[in-house]
Amino acid sequence: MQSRFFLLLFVMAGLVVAFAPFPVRPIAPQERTFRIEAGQFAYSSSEIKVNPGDTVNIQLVSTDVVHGLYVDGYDISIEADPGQTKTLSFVADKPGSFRFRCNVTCGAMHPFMIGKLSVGKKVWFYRSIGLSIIAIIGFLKFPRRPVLITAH
Ligand SMILES: [Cu+2]
Repeated sequence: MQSRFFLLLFVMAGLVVAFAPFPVRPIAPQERTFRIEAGQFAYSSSEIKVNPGDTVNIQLVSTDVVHGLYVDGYDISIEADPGQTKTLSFVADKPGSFRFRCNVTCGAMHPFMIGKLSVGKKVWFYRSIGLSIIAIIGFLKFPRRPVLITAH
């Protein structure tokens, strides 16, 4: 009886960790501005992290030839002429990881001009830590079960 209660508690805890809405307290959307310099053949910042709902302004500065910036998944892009700055503004309403890439053929290594836009926290990272802790507790708890049964 007692072990059954613990098993139920254990399963419930696992379900809560795996499926509870996260984060519990929503983060207020912010406006974030990033300045990215584009030159052959890289972006000065290749990783942008925002929270879902944030308004994102990407100021693209071209330091040599014409470069572009296209965001996968959001299907939006801008082009900046040499020495100029262009701003791409959008609301990060789709969570996940998206590539951004140069969409103007700017030279031999052009296909390698890529970066990453992350929208949202690494929820599954924290959830998997939680599940591991519960699994360890379960492992420590349940080997005692046969002892409890024989004690009756
Ligand atoms: Cu390019």
